[in-house]
Amino acid sequence: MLSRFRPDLGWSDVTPRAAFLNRRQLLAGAAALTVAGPAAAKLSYVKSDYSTDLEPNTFEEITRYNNFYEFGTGKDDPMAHARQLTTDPWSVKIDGLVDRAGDYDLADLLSGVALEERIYRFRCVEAWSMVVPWVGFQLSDLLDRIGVQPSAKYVAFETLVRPEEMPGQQYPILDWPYREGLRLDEAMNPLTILATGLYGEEMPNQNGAPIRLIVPWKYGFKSIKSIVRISLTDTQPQTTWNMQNAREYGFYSNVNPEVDHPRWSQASERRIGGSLFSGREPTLMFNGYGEYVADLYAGQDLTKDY
Ligand SMILES: Nc1nc2c(c(=O)[nH]1)N[C@H]1C(S)=C(S)[C@@H](COP(=O)(O)O)O[C@H]1N2
Ligand SMILES: [Mo]
Repeated sequence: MLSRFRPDLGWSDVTPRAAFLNRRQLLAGAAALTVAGPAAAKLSYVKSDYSTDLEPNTFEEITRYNNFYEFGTGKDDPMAHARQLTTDPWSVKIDGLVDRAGDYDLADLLSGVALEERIYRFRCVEAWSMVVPWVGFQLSDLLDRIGVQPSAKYVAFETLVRPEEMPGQQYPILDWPYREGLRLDEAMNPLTILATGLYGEEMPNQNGAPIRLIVPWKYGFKSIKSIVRISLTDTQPQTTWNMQNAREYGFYSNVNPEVDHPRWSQASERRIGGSLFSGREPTLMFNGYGEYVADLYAGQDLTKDY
């Protein structure tokens, strides 16, 4: 069996034959993929109206300049060390205030899911940015399927803890596991996706394989990588960077050019890959996604709820 635990997933339709295939083969069969090579299976997906028209960063830029502290704090540490991470098999625990809690094999979670390309602006709190063609599906699809209970108000996420394969976790750089969270309405917003790939291929390890969150109107650290647990809660979850330094990193962390980081300005950003002579660009409120998300924060003071 692919999964040791097989909760009654309404949409899950894994055939007996699939049980003999690994996830890559399963994806190749189920989604009519063509296999490009041993490392990267091509994903099949549809385009999305939520994508930006901006020119995406190159695959090299997106996969060689990363933040993934489980592999070290340098921008090139993930590229150097993440290849050793085992991402198949992969299980995601779903628990808390849901109707269908359980430990789900990733192939089961993805079975029947139609993937979309979402070309999004991506803005790190460190004031650099990229444009990335993610492939994924709306978190709301998954939440609908697992049955969110009426008392749930937040969604909490955790990254894998496996110090043998994640050398950064051999040191107390952060309080592992890396944790993130969203308010339920933020999680249900159509812009919020779980991404399983980029540039039409399975997610490179250094970008958070095999499944990560993408919340394009928030600073990049909210977009937690290599997720192994999704919990529905009625209280605001603890989040890694807020635990690390609450004055500098709030729970909301919406991109906001008017609220500076205590140690640097957030008014502008440097686009990775831009020429030496191209200047900084102005940072946009909600990273340019205000038409979709500003309503979520009506009546909130975003200088207090930073
Ligand atoms: N588990 C985990 N997720 C993480 C991080 C991390 O260190 N560990 N870094 C965050 C930060 S600060 C950013 S900017 C983005 C970087 O994503 P990218 O490397 O795909 O550009 O991942 C976020 N998700
Ligand atoms: Mo970041």
